[in-house]
Amino acid sequence: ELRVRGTSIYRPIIYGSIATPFKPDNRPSTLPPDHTHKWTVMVKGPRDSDITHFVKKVQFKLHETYVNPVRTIESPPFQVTETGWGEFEIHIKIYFVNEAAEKPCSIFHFLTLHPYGPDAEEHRALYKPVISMNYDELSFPEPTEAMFNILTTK
Ligand code: SLL
Repeated sequence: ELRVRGTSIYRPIIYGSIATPFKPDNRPSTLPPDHTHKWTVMVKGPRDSDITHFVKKVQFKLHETYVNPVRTIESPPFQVTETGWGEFEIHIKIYFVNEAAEKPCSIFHFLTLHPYGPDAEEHRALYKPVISMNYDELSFPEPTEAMFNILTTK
């Protein structure tokens, strides 16, 4: 396919997790007793902007202690919500629209459940969510003409 030489296009992306501990009085009784947190891992555009013109799907590979650890999300919101007891690394793969003719982009995100640092005790006592969000830039060096058009007209 035709590529636009000497040009790179960058698009911002937000990814990460938010984890909330169950308070003793609002634990769903149907959960396994060792599940201490509810969490969401996500990929999105800045200020929740639409990314579907260039992102086709997002795959989240969870720890193998989860049932069906590979979760593929084909439409927004590109996120997975689960409950559990432990922290682990989530392998996120962002797949681009066919016009891009690009391999998926791989990101490793560590799911954090527990607060740390000087305010950790207070944070924990208040059952506050632990947020671990990152900003990154996807780069499309020498994009296909089709992808160039998609990225520059949206
Ligand atoms: C640890 N290395 O040992 C980590 C692994 C895995 C967490 C943490 C599973 C929940 C379920 C779950 O929370 N796994 O489906 O039962 O800390």
